[in-house]
Amino acid sequence: MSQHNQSLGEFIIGNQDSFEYSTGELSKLLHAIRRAAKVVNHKVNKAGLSDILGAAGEENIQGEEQQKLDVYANDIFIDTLINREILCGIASEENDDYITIKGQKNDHKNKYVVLIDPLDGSSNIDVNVSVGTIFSIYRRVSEIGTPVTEEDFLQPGNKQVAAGYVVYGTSTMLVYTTGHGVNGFTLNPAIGTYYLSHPNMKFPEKGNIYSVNEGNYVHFPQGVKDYIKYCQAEEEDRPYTSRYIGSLVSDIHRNILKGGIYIYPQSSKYKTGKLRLLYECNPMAFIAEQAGGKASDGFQRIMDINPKELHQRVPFFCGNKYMVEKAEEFMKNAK
Ligand code: P6P
Repeated sequence: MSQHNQSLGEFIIGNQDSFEYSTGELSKLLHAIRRAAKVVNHKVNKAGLSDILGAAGEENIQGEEQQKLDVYANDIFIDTLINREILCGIASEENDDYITIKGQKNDHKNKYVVLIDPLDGSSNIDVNVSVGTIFSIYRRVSEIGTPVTEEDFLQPGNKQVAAGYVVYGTSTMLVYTTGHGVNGFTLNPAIGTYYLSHPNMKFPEKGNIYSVNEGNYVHFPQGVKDYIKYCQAEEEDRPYTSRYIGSLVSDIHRNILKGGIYIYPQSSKYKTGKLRLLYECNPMAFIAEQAGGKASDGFQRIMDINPKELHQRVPFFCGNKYMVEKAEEFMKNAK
């Protein structure tokens, strides 16, 4: 069978030995995620038809109005992950605190934690623009046999054992890494199977896309303003093209395939940035680095930041290595 026709299940089994921990454990985790993604995908594609559009009437910890699909996706991923006897805890953008999972024998013997943004870009749901799921997986650091602790979740991104995203777009793709490159799988909805469609994803050598919400320009730090003007200048390989969907997963997925940089900087509205370190920036940074790119907060590597709290926000610069480094140069010079 050619590599490109490999199903996700076959790929995971074929690459288990590259996962340094127990062979079956990663498979169980990724099986749970891909199953949940299929269920969410079905709902996302039907959102316009059933009474699932619009706000669920509640707010999440971010103070964002929860869309019904947000709540639905959160429930599906949490229920699916809990039932796989592999996790001792889950943290989600939609939940104020982390969830402790005792395990079937109530012995807290499970070894992994997952942090998830179940439906990122949800403000796009009602206008039929692509949304995504982002997940980050760690080995617990607390003693096996004891309840999961906050320190199990507050690990730097460089300790992730796997990370990935699902993009619910013109097709549904699951993209993940275990530290041995990035591979993309496209769902064939007719049979409910994901097939390897984008093996060994890498940023192209050159990138000419910059993705930032320029509506916030006046609130940006000077270094970001200077970098945006650099992108727009008619010099060398510029001006770049501006592309911003307002859905992190879609913007970064496109930039990996086409070459580009995504920036969500600090601003007067978001003093430390808008994106969350643990379940948005770290997993996307792991993917970006494994695809030959770079991810920083404008000054330091995202995956080296020591988290202080579950829903911590950070400025986020992510894309082709040389593009991120150019933006960092402007940030440094503007200090
Ligand atoms: P803004 C979605 O809410 C999100 O977290 C990312 O998916 C997206 O890139 C960003 O926020 C959009 O934020 O302020 O530009 O609408």
